[in-house]
Amino acid sequence: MSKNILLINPWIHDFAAYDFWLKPLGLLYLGGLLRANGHEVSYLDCLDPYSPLMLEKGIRAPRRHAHGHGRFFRRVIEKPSCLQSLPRSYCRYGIDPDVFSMELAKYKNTDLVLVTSMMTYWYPGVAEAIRIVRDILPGIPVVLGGKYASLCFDHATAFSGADYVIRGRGEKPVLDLIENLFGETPAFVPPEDNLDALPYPAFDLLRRIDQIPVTTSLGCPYRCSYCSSHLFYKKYLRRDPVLVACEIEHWQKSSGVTDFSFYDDALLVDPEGMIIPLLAEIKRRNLSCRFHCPNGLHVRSIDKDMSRLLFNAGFKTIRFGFETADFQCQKDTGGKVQNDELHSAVIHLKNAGYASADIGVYLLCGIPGQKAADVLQSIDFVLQCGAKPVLAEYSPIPGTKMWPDAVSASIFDIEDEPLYHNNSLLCCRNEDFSYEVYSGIKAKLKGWVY
Ligand code: B12
Repeated sequence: MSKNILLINPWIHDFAAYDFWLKPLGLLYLGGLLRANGHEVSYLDCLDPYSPLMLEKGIRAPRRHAHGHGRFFRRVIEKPSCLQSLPRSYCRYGIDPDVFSMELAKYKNTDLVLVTSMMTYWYPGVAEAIRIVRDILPGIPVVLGGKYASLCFDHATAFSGADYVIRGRGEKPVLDLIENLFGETPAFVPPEDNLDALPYPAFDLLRRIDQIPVTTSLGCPYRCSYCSSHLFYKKYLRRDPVLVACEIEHWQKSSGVTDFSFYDDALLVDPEGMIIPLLAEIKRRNLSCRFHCPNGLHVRSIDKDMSRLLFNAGFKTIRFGFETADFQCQKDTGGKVQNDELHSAVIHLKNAGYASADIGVYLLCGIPGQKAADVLQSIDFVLQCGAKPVLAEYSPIPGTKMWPDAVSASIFDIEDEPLYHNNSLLCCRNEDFSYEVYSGIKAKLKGWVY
């Protein structure tokens, strides 16, 4: 017998949050799979920027950009006591809790609630959503999964309020749980290593499709010391590029969407294995898309042909994971890039038609032991190359190679309190690279004209 399953994307509680092509892709993948198993799936999005109930309350709609990014609704809320030292306001991003409760009351016949989680330090929004679910839908089992659940499993078990906390990929565990709870033998269990067997994510459940995130792979062939990708996905798995093009065509034809964001950790590596055949297939099908890469791309793959390919295919938002111009640090953190590679990549990209402001280069800021001079030199190098430096404040992640260094370097108890993983806190700052120095650098960059 089919079950009624409610998917929930919880709130973000943070100092800052911007919808930079942000959607709960993993949760919606599970939605697609549950439907393929005959279940009725519904979706409630605490972050919904288009909520009519919010507008009915007279709240101004958040400003959105035509390419599928923009602001969320937000309310200033009380800052958790352990974050008091940062003199910035703290907000709940998303719809108001009373609107969430009203929406939730429509799902009294729910059999199971699935809640996702992203950043570890967003857990208060997860716990708040689960508290309200308990109140409005008493007795209904609540399952939590996603990044926070995986990276801080013990914390999530103790503090989220969920009945079940699942770490890692959710496909099989969720089907197993449904079997255990309701005696439902799954009709379709996708093979773990075959991403092509997964049904499409349930994007049609969104109130409005303003962009579609796509992932052509799970995991990463690199093992960078600050990153947790390899902890989630032991193997680097890729889809068939032709089937990725089929998915893009499907969403474009069914919803008219033109903006697509890639969530891959390594979209451009081994170009013959993915990006070249994928873009050829998109061209062959005459699809007209805008592509956005909020998650960093690998600089190493950018040559003359790749630059032209990306430009002509409609890659509008490009960000590179460069992290630092310091050779030793590049080597120590994973060796994915070197300075001359960025230099030549920018030349090729500009020759292909990109402007400096289009070429965003992420620089890791505030890693353990980092000196202000390192960040300043990295910024200078990116500017000399003719690209745009984008500061990415380091968020320490349990289980990564850099984690023990972060634990010893941090002035905060990052082991016991995930709120201290917040990138805005710059938790591994030091005397040389203080919060004030960092704020000065950030302000200077903000006023830079490219
Ligand atoms: C795409 C991405 C982004 C996008 C936004 C995506 C989004 N939806 O929020 C952008 C580029 C904006 C982004 C930004 C940042 N990100 Co990011 N991002 C990712 C990335 C690459 C992919 C996430 C994803 O959607 N994967 C694909 C889906 C299919 O997988 P999934 O979500 O894991 O879902 C599966 C399971 O988790 C599970 N599951 C999910 N939900 C549920 C629910 C239930 C009930 C169950 C049972 C299972 C389950 O099943 C799913 C299917 O198998 C991850 C790394 C990674 N490889 O996962 C980092 C990651 C989440 N980001 C990270 C970081 C550090 C950041 C930044 C702080 C970087 C910076 N310094 O600026 C910023 C912060 C943004 C902000 N403050 O707003 C860290 C997490 C840090 C933390 N402490 O939690 C990660 C893990 C990367 C890393 N460095 O290791 N990010």
